[in-house]
Amino acid sequence: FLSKGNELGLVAVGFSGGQCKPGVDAAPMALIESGLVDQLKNDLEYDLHYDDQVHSYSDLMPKDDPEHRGMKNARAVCAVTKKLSSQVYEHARKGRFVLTLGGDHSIAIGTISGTAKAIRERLCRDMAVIWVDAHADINTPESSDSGNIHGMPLAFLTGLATENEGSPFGWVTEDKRISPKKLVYIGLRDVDRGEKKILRENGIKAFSMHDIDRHGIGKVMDMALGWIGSDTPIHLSFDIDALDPMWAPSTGTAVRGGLTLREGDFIAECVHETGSLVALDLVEVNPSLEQQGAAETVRAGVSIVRCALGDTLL
Ligand code: 4U7
Ligand code: MN
Ligand code: MN
Ligand code: MN
Repeated sequence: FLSKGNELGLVAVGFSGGQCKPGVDAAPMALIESGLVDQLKNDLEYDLHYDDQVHSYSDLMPKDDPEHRGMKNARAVCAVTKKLSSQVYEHARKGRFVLTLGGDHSIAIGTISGTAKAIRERLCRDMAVIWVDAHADINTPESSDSGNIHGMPLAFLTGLATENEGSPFGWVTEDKRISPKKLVYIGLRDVDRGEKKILRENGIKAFSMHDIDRHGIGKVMDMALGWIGSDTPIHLSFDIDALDPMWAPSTGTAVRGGLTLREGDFIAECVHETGSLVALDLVEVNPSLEQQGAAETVRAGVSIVRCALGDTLL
């Protein structure tokens, strides 16, 4: 009922302005060069619509980008996510599955706002988001200690942080947001104090590494998908740092004690099996941070994408 045929919109967003480490901008090319696009076309038989707009993003960069409510690069992040939102919206509106390769996680402000609006218009439905991450990424500008916007996308997307028209994120209006009740986390293990308060006060569903240890990933997926309910369109936003650094060392904010590669793939497989997946983001792969680990991290990313797009073991 969701996507028509095997149409896939691919958006490459080599953007790093949501955090301070260079290199995450090189991830889309690294993923594509390691065979991702060929595999999607040839093995999984997708009909690809590829937006190669990497250049137009750099044209969008403001010269002057002073701190705004403590946020770093707010105008740059605004410019990129606003443009990305309309690209993703155009794909989703046509019934295409949307795959976005980041970039840091601030780009989710663009991707999720785009799909949420398109799904509302096309299917008259509120979309759910599964956020697979070591971090909760729901700091408001005021609760954030770092000022890095990749730790804030969900605050803007749920409306817990808002801005007036004319301010950088004033364009993220209600028609582009999701309900905090339709957000589910998997893999959390490094959540800031202010974020814990936000999760508690808004009744946001979260499965931490503790829950995965206790119940196993199979039961956790049943519970996560049960919370969302069947026949609800799902946007999966996958931060590679959800995986343990043993499998994905080349990422900007690595935290030990994470998912195995198989657990990550399993999450992606389960979400694919629902038949309700409308979009996937793969973010925070930074090939420049580790010598040895870079290729391994890219390979892990490719594997997650393949699983989410319907690659099966047998
Ligand atoms: B990522 C952090 F303080 N919470 O806000 C912050 F721990 O997209 C980290 O998940 C954010 O990689 C990590 O800066 C953002 C920090
Ligand atoms: Mn993270
Ligand atoms: Mn993240
Ligand atoms: Mn990170």
